[in-house]
Amino acid sequence: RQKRSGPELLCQLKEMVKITTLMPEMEPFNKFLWASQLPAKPLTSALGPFKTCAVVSSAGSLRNSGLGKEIDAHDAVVRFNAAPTLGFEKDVGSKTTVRLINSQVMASEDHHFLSSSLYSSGTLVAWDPAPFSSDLNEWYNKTDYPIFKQYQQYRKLHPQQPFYILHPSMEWQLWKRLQDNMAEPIQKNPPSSGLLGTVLMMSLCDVVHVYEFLPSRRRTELCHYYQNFKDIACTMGAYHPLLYEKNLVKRMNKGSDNDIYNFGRVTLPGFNTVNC
Ligand code: NCC
Repeated sequence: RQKRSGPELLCQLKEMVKITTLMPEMEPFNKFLWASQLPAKPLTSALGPFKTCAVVSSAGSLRNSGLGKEIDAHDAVVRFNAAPTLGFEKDVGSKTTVRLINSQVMASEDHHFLSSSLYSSGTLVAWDPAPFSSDLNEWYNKTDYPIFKQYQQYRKLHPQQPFYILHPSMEWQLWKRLQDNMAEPIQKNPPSSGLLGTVLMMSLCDVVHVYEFLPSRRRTELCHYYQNFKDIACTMGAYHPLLYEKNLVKRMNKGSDNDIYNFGRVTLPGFNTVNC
């Protein structure tokens, strides 16, 4: 079969990956008192639209990039998990519009999710590796980490901060696009937060710049810009189908290879600007 072109891939994503967030009236949540803590409106109607958006991967190659000013010049900036800005402003900027977190960050002791100020700016969006069915009942009884327990606690402590939970259909719709566009079978694990955040921003923004998802000349074994831990699997993937994710993003990139090499910068069009 012929490889799909960039524009074809963009149209597939636009049409087949829907950004849905949990809302109080959805089953089985409508049975629980705490469902009133879920936002009444979907994320896509409460946030944006934005002209320009930056997606800041947590890659070690952001260290000494000097990209901070460029990143902050975007109308909205998305960051991931425990990635800090404090002390790293020169390289990653300081604006945080959205922080996308996985359920492991919410639940594991060492991240102090409920008390750390790291999570208190911008809009929080959480996700959990759900069963492939994406059935809400099945997921509710079998989350990877206790996302709902932590959500309720956090909302009690920070009732004013917007906090959404992604519907698990998004992760598997996106996974299917990956598998459908690769010649070999890929592991049945959801895409990384990086790709989820990229597609999320493509539905909120006219133009999306993704930083150091495709590594620049600063490419390094360093896992994160904010830690000295080295593991090439952070860049190449182990649990997440990260190499396939990067292949797909490379095919959709509208920017130049030089932009990748020098700035680790990929340019993707927002879904509202692509005609299918
Ligand atoms: O490492 P993580 O991701 O938080 O990174 C966020 C996103 O940046 C991109 N990335 C990161 C490092 C790197 N060298 N290259 C990259 O391209 C990826 O797109 C990545 O998604 C996650 O996706 O949620 C992940 O979370 C961590 C971990 O749970 C959190 O950092 C909290 O500690 C996972 N690590 C482990 O489970 C050990 C990681 O697999 C995926």
